[in-house]
Amino acid sequence: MISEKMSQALNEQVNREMYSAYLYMSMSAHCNQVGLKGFANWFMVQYHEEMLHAMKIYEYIQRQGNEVKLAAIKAPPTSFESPLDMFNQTLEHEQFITRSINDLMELAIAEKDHASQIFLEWYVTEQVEEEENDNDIIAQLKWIKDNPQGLMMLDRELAARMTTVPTDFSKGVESAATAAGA
Ligand code: OFO
Repeated sequence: MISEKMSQALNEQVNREMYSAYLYMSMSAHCNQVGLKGFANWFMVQYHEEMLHAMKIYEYIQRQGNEVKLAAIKAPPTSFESPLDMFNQTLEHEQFITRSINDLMELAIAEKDHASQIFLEWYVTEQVEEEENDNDIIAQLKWIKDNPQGLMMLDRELAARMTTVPTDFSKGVESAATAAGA
């Protein structure tokens, strides 16, 4: 079992992860609209990853015998100035998510909740990768500046990003994600 306070904090994290998915879905739609299909693909892969982040927490709350309480997801922005603007916003958002994961870990430590600490470790590691990915792309976009050829090259590179979306949840979210290599 986990405390009611931890359960509530994890439920709030489900909402943040769902918002992350919604934000990247919105960015993907925008990229498609302006013809940046590779960028659109990158953000769509990110959307699927965020959905899994949310679902893993959803499953953990239930496995601990606590209640999942879903809340409204706020609307994401729908217009963006440029690819650099989108990735700056992405990095800023991921830094916010990192802080929220750290807060959850602090709570788990304060409550001597070892199970939640072990569960959250995956998210701590994941956030390092998320911020690194965003920083790498931001660095490239800064080199590219207003060079359309450079942007098209990066668009082709981002078109290659792939993920496997789990479809068999008969043994739970964690098993489905592991089987899909996600
Ligand atoms: Fe982007 O890592 Fe979850 O939110």
